[in-house]
Amino acid sequence: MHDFLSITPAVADAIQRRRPVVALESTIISHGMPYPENIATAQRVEAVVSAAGAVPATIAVLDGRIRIGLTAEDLERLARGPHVAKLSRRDLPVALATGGIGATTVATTMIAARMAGIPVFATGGIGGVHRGAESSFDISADLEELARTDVCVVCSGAKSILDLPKTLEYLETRGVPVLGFGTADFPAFYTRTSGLSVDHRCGTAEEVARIMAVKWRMGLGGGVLLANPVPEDSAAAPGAIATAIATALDEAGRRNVQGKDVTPFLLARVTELTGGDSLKANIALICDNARVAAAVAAAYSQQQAGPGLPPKPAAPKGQPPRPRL
Ligand code: PSU
Ligand code: MN
Repeated sequence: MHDFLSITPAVADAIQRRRPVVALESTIISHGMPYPENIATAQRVEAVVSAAGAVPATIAVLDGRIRIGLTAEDLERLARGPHVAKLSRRDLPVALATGGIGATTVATTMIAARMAGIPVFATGGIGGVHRGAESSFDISADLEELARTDVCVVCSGAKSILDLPKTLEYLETRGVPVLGFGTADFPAFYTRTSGLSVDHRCGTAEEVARIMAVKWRMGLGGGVLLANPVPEDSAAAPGAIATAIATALDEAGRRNVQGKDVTPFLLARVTELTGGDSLKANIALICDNARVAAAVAAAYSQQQAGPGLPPKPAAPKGQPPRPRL
């Protein structure tokens, strides 16, 4: 497996010592934001992870290898393009066999992180069930990856370019815990709530780490989705976002945009239509997710180094003891 991976010494050393590492994706750089904001954000996100005491590991495919940890030149190649492919699960073997440059989506970043032994990954928004999926069948491979690959993905929910209720239904069917970080609401990327609920509200990074550890020790493979809402002062105005999304969806339909081009098209149009406002939210939320992911990675490392799972938190006072099963 490692025949296909190149891990930088700093990341490899941290993985080996079980120090906290945060995986980061590259499609957000190449297909999720315009240049030069994309390169500035990629650098800032890495700095946030480092400042929080973890090692950043941005992942991409370069020259026929999965690279875990990138140089400044690599980031520049991804951010500037041209000819950066967007690689989801089905594209990975083709890209590795034929060479070239490709950015990893949530799905392929999870695959690579798992191969390298990195259990925590920070991104902006995940792919999901598209609106109209009942006729288009357009469901992101990110959801299947969350069902099968043991990585905790920290995100700010998903954009309402998607059908959010169906996305949550799909995650439920495939057994993926959806946790809210300090919230009971599933966030809608630019805004702090979608009006939909998460499965469980987590108050601390330790609690998230404990859920990851229990899930995987039980042999229940697959991911954990941690949804962290955009910081309050950076959230975008819901009305403007909704209008831009409606316009972008309409244009995508009229231009017959299909397959893997749908998400990048919608992301680019929403950014153009809303101007700096949405980009500001986008940058702020990914930085905050990186900070939360570093805390979860630290808590998980500490737990793995300890004697076992930490004791369950005591039941709140005044409540009757839980019945024994
Ligand atoms: N949604 C966002 N920003 C993104 C993406 C999705 O708000 O950058 C990117 C991620 O890389 C995600 C991918 O994994 O798009 C999903 O693409 P698709 O819907 O084609 O599976
Ligand atoms: Mn799709």
